[in-house]
Order: sequence, then structure tokens, then C-alpha cells
Amino acid sequence: MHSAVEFLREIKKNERVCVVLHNDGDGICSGAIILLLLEEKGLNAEPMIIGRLTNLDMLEEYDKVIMVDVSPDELENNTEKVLIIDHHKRKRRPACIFVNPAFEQDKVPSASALCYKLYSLAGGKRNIKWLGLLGAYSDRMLSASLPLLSMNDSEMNTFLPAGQLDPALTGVTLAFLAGYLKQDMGYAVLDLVLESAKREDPMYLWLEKDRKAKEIYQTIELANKEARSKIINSKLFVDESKRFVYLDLGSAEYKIKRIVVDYIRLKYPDYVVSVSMDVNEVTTFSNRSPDRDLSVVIPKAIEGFPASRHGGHVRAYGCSVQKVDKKRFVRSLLNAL
Ligand SMILES: [Mn+2]
Repeated sequence: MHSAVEFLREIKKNERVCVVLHNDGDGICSGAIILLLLEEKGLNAEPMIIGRLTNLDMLEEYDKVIMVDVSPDELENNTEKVLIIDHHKRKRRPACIFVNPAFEQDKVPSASALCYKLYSLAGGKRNIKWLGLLGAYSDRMLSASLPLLSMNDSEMNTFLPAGQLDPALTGVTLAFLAGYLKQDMGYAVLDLVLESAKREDPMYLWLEKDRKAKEIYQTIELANKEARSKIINSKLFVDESKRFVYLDLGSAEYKIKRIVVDYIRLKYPDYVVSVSMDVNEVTTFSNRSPDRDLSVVIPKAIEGFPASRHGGHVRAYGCSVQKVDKKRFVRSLLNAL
């Protein structure tokens, strides 16, 4: 953490800085926290929202790059200009300055909680704990994240009545989903989050009535509609002995895997739940499990599949295979289980 604070302290005013952030709720909160910190220090930075970090060409363009909630599998070049704050499992420790508890422990805090900790250590002035909290809620990592947010009793009671976020704040987290459902929506959500934070008003994001927010909530409505009709019209594959449930969405207008996988978990809380969606010639899977270590199961199941990818957390893990291999991969997953 201390070298990360140093890294931020050494950024100069004339340097071109990029904040690369993951395209989900945790990523947007994390990115917003770092962008706010830089702004408070009189530094300019450009956000870049991405799903996966495969192409590192952007490192050439910038003097400093801060990656939050996302990082490459390995980083060997340009290491002096990169700071990584992440909590995803990676094959190797990057050669740059980084914060990533996934190298030491299985149960990790959200990237937003790590960013908030960094924000406070680096002298950030605004009250934006709620941003750290929303990211943690969005990534389902509250318990490991709370210690980093050092909330006092009144904050705990405000943000976590009966162990749950206030339903209104839950409404706010929906907006993050929009950035995920539709790629180009992420920047609109990030703008609103930054505006809310500058106003020190978590509810601004939820209540804002301008065109951007309308589009965000419209996106969620349409995606939910699509998710509901897909669930109604598709047949669930259930394997009782392996405690495995699978739904093939085929192709869809919005990236609704994440919504659908969470709906199905309501009915099958003790099962491994897997939902797939086709995008052109590739099939991507969202996988969830309450008790199996998916960061072990999925890599094992996917081994040897051509042009496959995988990554994520112990209980929530994504992967993709070529569309022609879809059925074969589901069988392989069953075997691995
Ligand atoms: Mn995350």
C-alpha cells in the first residue's frame, strides 16, 4: 500500500495519466475513487473502461497507467509507469508496484475497498466510503471489505441496516449493471458516479433525471425484460447428483448472463450455476458456486479447449470457448465437478 501511495505522490502535473477500470460495479467505484483522488491533487487523468486487459499497447501512449479491478496476466515491460490495484487471481506477480491480496488469500476484499484504503492513506478528503461499499456490495464481498472501510457505528447503521444495504442504495447498484449490460453505457455511469461523489450525495446517482440516467434505467428495464423471457422460454439442465444447473441463453441483445445467473441461484442456492451466451463464434459462461472453488474447477474443465479464456474469483468465475465446443465444455465441466 505504501509504495502505491508513493507512486501516486510522484505523478507530475504535466504527465499523461490513464486510469484503466473494469466494466462492472466494483470497477466503476474503484476507478471513480482513484480519479477523485487524482483530481483532488490537481492531476488530470483519462478513464478507460474495459472488460479484459489483453492488449497493453496503451502503455506506450501514457506516462502513467493505474489499473483498478483489472490487470494483465503478466506484466514485464513498461513496469515503471504502471500501478495495479486488483483482487483477481493472476498467474504471476506483476513486476510493477501493485496491491493484490489474491496472491496471499482466497477471501479477498473488493477492489473498491482497496482503492478507498489507498484514497484515505494518500490524504483524500471527501466522504466517499459509500463508493467503497457499493463496489464491495456489487462484487458480493462485503465481509472482507468492511475492515478496509473502517466505518463507525453510525455509518454502519446508515449503510447496513439489518446486514443489508438500504433498498435505495441497492437501486443505485443497478446503475452499475447497465455499464456491464451495454459496453458504451459505462462512461455515462462513471460520469454520474463522479458527479454524485463531488456533490457528496449518493442518492444523486439514483434520482438524477437527465438523459444519461434515463438511458441507463431504460437499458436495465429492457435487459431485465429480455432476461425474464429467456428464463421463461429456455429449458434448464439440472444434474441432481453433481448439484449443477445450466442454462444456454443462445444469443441475446444485452449481456444478461449476470442477471440470469443470479436469478437462477435464488432457486438453486446450493448448486453450481452456469449460464452461457453466444457472441458471434464464441460462447461465454458465467459460473457461480456457494462452496466449490471455481478457480480450480473451471481451469481444469477448460484445459485443452482451443481459443478458450477464463478468469475470476473463487465463487464467481467466467470463461469462454468456441461456440462449436459449447456442449463438449459443459460435459467437461460436469466431469470436473
Ligand atoms: Mn472486482
